Amino acid sequence: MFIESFKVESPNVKYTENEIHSVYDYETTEVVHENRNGTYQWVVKPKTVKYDFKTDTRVPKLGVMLVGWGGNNGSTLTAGVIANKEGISWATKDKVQQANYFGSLTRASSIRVGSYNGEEIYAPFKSLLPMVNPDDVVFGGWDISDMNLADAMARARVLDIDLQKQLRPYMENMIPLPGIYDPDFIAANQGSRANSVIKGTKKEQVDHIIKDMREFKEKNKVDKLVVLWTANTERYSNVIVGLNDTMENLMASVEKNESEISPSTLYAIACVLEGIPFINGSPQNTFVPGLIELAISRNCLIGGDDFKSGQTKMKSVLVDFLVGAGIKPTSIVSYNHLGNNDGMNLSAPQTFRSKEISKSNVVDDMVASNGILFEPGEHPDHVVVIKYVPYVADSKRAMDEYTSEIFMGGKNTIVMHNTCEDSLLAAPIILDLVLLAELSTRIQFKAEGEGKFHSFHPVATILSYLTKAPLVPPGTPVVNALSKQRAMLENILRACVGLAPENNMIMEYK
Ligand code: NAI
Ligand code: DG6
Repeated sequence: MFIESFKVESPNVKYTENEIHSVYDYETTEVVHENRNGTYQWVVKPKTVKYDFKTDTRVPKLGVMLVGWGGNNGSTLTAGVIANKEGISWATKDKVQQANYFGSLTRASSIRVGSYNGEEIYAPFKSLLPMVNPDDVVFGGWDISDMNLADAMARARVLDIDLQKQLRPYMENMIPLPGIYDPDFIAANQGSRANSVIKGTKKEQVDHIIKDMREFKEKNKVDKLVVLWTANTERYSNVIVGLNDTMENLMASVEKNESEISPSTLYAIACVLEGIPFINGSPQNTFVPGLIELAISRNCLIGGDDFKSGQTKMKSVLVDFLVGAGIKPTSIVSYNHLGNNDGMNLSAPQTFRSKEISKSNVVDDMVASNGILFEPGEHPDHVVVIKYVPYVADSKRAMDEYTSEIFMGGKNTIVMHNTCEDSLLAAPIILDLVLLAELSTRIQFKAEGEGKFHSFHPVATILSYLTKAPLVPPGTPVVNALSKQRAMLENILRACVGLAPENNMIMEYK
């Protein structure tokens, strides 16, 4: 059975006018390696830590500024939100299609609440805590191409033509602000697109972005802003001692107009200085050590890297299944070809390399979790190939071959072929990222013994479900397995309303 909303009744949960307050027992285990009577032993100690969560339930008017607004993802997301808001439907060769948010965790997925008369009760994911409604979000952003969003949508060739015609009047007056362009960081084939760029030194460019964000907030009367990079994949920046390794060195390098500071890092610096959450949807190392230190020192949310939209999402499900089933994946080969501007940009070796890195480390935690299958340091062969094929446009083809060792020396090969518009996968993920980033800034907590409430660590691991290479604070484990990432996010939100983690034990019926 599906219910639309619910309220938790518990002595541990208090709803006030502006807050939900929950007192929560976090059940965990402590693992120690101890000398017991002369021999070292692993000892596991179950432990309960009391947490207090408080969530501000006042949902702000949210502005979202996309870097690369006029790209395929930016224009598709903007179009999709308008179509949903305006209740637009359009004719396809199959049927009359209604706008929807399929593919969005926050808008189209559900959670299990409990059971009622022997029936499982589910509710929308968004009913867990008050979240911004996409209808109320004001979109804007920057692009190095001055094309308006209606033309950008047409250039993207993603949405059905009947839908595009209906959306055009809403989008033709949306024009991206000029962007920071540095040809050294993206493919040379992007040069002809760059007709709207911010001039000046790096410091002047950062100041320009700050001014843009302030003006956007003021003009649109939004309470809060989130900025997300969905611009071209950049090459990796070199991390150099004295240049970008610390906060001070990074800021000094901006002042000195050092060439190795990338555009994406400049946008991120502007956001952190303004206390505006910044999310990186591409694979490059925007978050150089100096930037991470800056974000931590200012307690400003940063999240990334690289949307986890298709092939990697499947990988983080399939390899988790294989390793969890005691099957040993020994070779993973992933090809894709696509023909959109992202594909063209990735045809340069240095930008491809960023993507290759981000797509390659996505099974490490699953492999490391099973010492029966894998020796320490052993990994499956893992190859990633991307080719640019203009004809297929945004319709990306992803082909994967997984070879595994099974019982008694047997070999098992699974082959998968996925065809799909890349931007239709990415757009709902972008929406989730900004909505969850905003929500997470309204949650505060303290563990027992901690005097004061505080927010989550500024490096937002809570967003990992949505990213290929989750950015984590130094010393924090990286989790790539999709089901674990989803459980982490859902269970934290459940804790905020005093609900136990979903443990699937269903003892009521045993
Ligand atoms: P796109 O090439 O259509 O759009 C990127 C836009 O960014 C372009 O309009 C370009 O003019 C603009 N741009 C480039 N540098 C800029 C700068 N410095 N400042 C402002 N604007 C700038 O690419 P698409 O398909 O929208 O993808 C965007 C990014 O998302 C890419 O880096 C891609 O690798 C990443 N991504 C996409 C996924 C998907 O499923 N579509 C999944 C994972 C990541
Ligand atoms: C080429 O792979 C294009 C990329 O931008 C991908 O579409 C994107 O990284 C999605 O990757 P994945 O592995 O999540 O499908």
